[in-house]
Amino acid sequence: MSVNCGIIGLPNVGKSTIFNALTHAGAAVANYPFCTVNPNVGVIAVPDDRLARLAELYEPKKVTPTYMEVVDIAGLVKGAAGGEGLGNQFLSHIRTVDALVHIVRCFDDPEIVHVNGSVDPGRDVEIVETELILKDLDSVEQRLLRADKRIKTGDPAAVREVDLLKRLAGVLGQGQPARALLMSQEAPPLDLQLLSSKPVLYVANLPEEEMRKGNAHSDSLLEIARRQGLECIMISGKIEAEMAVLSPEERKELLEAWGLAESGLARLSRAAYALLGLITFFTVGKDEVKGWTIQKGTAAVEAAGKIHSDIARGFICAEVFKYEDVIAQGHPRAMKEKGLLRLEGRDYLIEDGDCVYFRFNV
Ligand SMILES: Nc1nc2c(ncn2[C@@H]2O[C@H](COP(=O)(O)OP(=O)(O)O)[C@@H](O)[C@H]2O)c(=O)[nH]1
Ligand SMILES: [Mg+2]
Repeated sequence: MSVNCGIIGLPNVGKSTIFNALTHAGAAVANYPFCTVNPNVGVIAVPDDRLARLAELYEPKKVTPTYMEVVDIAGLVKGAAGGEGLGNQFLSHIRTVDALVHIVRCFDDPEIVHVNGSVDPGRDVEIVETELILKDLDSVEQRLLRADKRIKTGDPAAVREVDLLKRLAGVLGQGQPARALLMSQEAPPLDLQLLSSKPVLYVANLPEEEMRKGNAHSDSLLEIARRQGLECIMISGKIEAEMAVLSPEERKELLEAWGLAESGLARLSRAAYALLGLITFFTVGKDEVKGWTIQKGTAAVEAAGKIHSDIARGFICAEVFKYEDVIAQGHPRAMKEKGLLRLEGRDYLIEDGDCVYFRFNV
């Protein structure tokens, strides 16, 4: 499974800078709104120290990380829902992503134009959210018209649909995102793909020297995130951009020089995994050590199917041990000898950090 995150935010907040740093994909970085006309898609390896540790133990021919897709979506301006800027094109790109990474400018720099004249995270977040909400309101109202017609033909499902749509319209009409209502629904939500129902991760783009402690702008962003029960991480686009062109050793030195434990990418991908309820399991051996992304709560047989449908079809059992155990023991052989290797059936729920070998027969 490939996770897909869309980077959103006002123009000139550092979206392409951070996207570039994350992907080296060469999206244009320029002091010009709408520079990113087409969404740029980058595929990035999800940083996971555990892979390197496992590779030390197994000395495999190949180490394969798990990947995440990142889309740099062109800047959104006030009125986008009504077609301003790149309006509708922009909004339709958001529709296809699993999660939104909302980058908010927390750096003052007179050289870099701010579309609204000043740095103000509260207002900036609200402009972006409002456009998503307005677009959703539009979708919900159109859907309501169609569902109303179906009620007249006596379709019982349409009654429930109209009820939910009306409640959604109420929430959106008050300027609230659809997220809150849909998350509390017991019934599976209608396939509306509402923009304001996507999980959001806020990113404060800070000046290098304020990256660790934050500043007044990031404080207000943190408060906004807290009120909505959402996560906010602090990043310096500039540091990330500098790091992107360095060797792994130099990168480590630079991080240490800034007093940072790990890169923004590592923190961002971890936060995105948590947001989407994703975990990583490993397949290990002399040929390959590989990370796999699954939804938390995935059964062994389904996880096997991610590797190959034959493995799921002929599933016998899963041999499972914990990453921590094999690292602590320092040798894969110890897993069996010390009883740390368990045999699990098809319904076993895979846990983050499980090292799994699937036995199958087709
Ligand atoms: N001072 C400063 N400038 C930045 C930072 N991040 C990005 N920029 C600059 O802001 C301008 C717009 O950045 P860009 O990433 O293209 O913004 P986007 O429109 O959100 O994609 C570029 O000139 C960047 O070099 C930052 O953290 N500090
Ligand atoms: Mg851009």
